[in-house]
Amino acid sequence: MILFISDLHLAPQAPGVARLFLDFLGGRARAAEHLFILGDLFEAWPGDDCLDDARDSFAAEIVAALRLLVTAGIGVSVMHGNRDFLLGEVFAARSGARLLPDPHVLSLPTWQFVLSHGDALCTDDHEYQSFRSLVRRAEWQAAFLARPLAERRAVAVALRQKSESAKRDKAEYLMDVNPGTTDDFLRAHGYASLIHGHTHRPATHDHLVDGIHVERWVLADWTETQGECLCWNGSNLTRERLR
Ligand code: LP5
Ligand code: MN
Repeated sequence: MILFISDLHLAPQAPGVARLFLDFLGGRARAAEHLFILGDLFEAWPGDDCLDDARDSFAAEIVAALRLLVTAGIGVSVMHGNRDFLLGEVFAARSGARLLPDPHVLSLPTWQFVLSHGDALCTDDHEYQSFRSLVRRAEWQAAFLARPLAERRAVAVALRQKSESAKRDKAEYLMDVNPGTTDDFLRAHGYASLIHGHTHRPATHDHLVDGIHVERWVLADWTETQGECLCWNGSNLTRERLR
């Protein structure tokens, strides 16, 4: 069985969701072969050196719990989200998780999936897409990571506030996937079933692309009291509520 989750936005300020996730790693996830985390595991990731921050052990505790799952024989793959696109090789080495490119094609014996965080499909949000192309550049990231951790944490807090206020003024359609971009994406990936998060609009959509029926599964974000995983049992995908 394969499990998919995304958009947990883990942070020390949200202990309920961290508890749900730790319970999930120690419980439900143990029955899986593989866990795919499709972005925004963390509320904000300022760089892998936060794992050695003596004043804040939150990230290190989460990474240690992922490592225990991997040690128990469950594969873990993590994709970058727009909040944690700076997760790097130190995170991967310490957690035992594999960092996945976005998109990632998952070919299983009985089905073909394409996995993505989902933000790249929100092409109507021009402001966000230009911000995204800036911060995903390797040179920009190297320069940013060279700044002191405290400064990067402060930038992350400021950007989170800016993002929340920017979203209040954005039309709803800007914060969802663009239909044409999504059809092109599905076409380019051989009409595989798409699983993504980011939009916080959990639903299962039916697309008709070139006369072919394609499913798009949107994962739910987690809250202080409830999480969700998608479970593939070899023939069906089902949503499972986690409390
Ligand atoms: O995340 P969410 O759901 O609130 O909204 C996203 C888009 N916002 C973002 C920004 C993140 O929330 C903030 C990430 C902080 C953690 C990063 C770690 C530290 C590195 C920081 C390096 C810069 O992704 C939001 C979308 C929404 O999804 C729906 O799709 O609308 O987009 C925005 O809010 C972007 C604004 O519209 C434009 C922001 C311009 C900011 C310009 C600053 C330039 C960078 C300078 C950095 C020093
Ligand atoms: Mn996101």
